[in-house]
Amino acid sequence: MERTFAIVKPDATAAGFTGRILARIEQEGFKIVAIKKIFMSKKQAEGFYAVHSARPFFNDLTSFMSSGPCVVMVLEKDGAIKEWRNLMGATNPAEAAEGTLRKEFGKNIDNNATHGSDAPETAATEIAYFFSALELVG
Ligand code: FUP
Repeated sequence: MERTFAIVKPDATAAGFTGRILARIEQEGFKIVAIKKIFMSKKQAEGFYAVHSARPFFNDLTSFMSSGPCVVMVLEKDGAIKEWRNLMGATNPAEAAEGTLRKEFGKNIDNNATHGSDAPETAATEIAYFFSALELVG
């Protein structure tokens, strides 16, 4: 069974969307293997998004991700990585399909409600950034 890493971002926790997003996750057949609420420092957000460090939006992105609490999760399902990205929808909520989380809960490309790993290697790295093996309770 595949695992992916997911975040309910600060815009969505601040707007009170956490419960509705978690409900969709379970309705769509994902198992929540691990979950916690965290408040990243700027440095921690920069570490998480290090792959984007050369991008023009890096400073805004890491400021946003350290602007309030997030809910971080490990999700399990057959094809979890692709399935979770499908449920999130396009990066820009304006381009996200009906029924996706970013369409329903995202405001714009900076404040797009959720994050998901894009490949098995990034899922492994991202899970390990936030969770120890003992926290993956299945
Ligand atoms: P995604 O994998 O869909 O989260 O998208 P990316 O990895 O391409 O981008 C990571 C995050 O950077 C997005 F969630 C939002 C932010 N971003 C911007 O703020 N501006 C952009 O032009 C692209 C991405």
